[in-house]
Amino acid sequence: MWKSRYEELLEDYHKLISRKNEKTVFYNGIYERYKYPVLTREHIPLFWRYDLNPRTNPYFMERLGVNSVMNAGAIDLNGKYYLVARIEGNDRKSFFGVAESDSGIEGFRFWDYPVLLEDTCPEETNVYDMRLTKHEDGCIYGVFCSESKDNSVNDLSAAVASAGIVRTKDLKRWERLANLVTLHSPQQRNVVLHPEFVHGKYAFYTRPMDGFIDTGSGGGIGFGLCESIEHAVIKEEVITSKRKYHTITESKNGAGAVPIKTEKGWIHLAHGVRNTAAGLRYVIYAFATALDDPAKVIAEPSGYLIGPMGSERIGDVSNVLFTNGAITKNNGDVYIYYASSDTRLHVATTTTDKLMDYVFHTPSDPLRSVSCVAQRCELIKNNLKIIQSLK
Ligand code: M1P
Repeated sequence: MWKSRYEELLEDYHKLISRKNEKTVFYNGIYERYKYPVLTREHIPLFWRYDLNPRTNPYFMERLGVNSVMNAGAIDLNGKYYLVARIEGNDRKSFFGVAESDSGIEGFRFWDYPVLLEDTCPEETNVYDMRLTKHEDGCIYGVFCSESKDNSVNDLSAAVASAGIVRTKDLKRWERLANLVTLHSPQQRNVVLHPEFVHGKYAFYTRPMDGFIDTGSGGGIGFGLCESIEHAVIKEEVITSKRKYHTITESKNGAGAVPIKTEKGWIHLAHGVRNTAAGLRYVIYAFATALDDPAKVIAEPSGYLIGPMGSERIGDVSNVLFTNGAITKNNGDVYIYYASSDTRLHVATTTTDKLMDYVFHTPSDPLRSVSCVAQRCELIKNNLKIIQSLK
């Protein structure tokens, strides 16, 4: 019975890994959605979860369960697609695992071991949400949230978030560098390293926050420069994409994937958060910044690019879509990896041409209902003329 149960589970696992993914009928002209998530907790190898020794595990129990697989950094190397996913154990601690695929839309398989980070921060309790940057200095950097208990207050759940930094060439050997220091922001999450030097310095997108959950006075996605990557210190942060009243970013926003370089500007995929009676709602939005000034927003379409749909709405933290990784191929194909409801990971595909058209030609948010109706009426008026002329 032990052996047959193992073989059954193994067969299910192999079926899952070899399952073909397919585009859904969803259409908006901007990106395609897919039927199956690319990573779920079922993608975790059995030997990460079960003790495969019948003597010590006579009932074939899952000993170290995995709760969810989500927010992944993404990179392509030597023609393969790699995700460094956030894996959350049943114990609530997150860690990173590298999953590899030939196509980017299916067949992601975890390497034998999760990423073992150097234990350089004794106070660090949890790590999550790595962004992977292929930097022009020749290295790959992973920037992630490093979370520790906040002992300065008498509150068991109080925490401090900062940005941890690791460096690698092959996703196998990881060198841990000092955590990012931002002199004017007590907490940091959703930090992304820009792929190029700016004025000869390393450049980071940051997210100034007053507290662990609330961004408080933090005005939006920040940007700052540092002299050194080994001991990165940002003395000054400016705000790029601002939070705005009664928009998808009212409660908070944060940088997502590493910005995509196009001929018209850097295209950013970020998340915006608003509050609702049912709790926070996270969506993915896009904006562009200037090639010669990656902090300067030059286009920001109205509303969201990808919002939770169907079963994506339900999970551990429902009504959440979150991205921290995208892969852009030399031919312009773009793979956006996004997690739904802090539970599983999906892909949406598009191209740099479509993203440019979307970002630069979608109207911006006029911020008031009356102006939004006027904007829509203009579209309707023009379209009705076209429809009339076709008759
Ligand atoms: O639970 C939703 C997301 O919450 C956090 O994002 P933010 O810092 O913008 O609130 C992150 O912890 C992220 O991992 C999580 O998906």
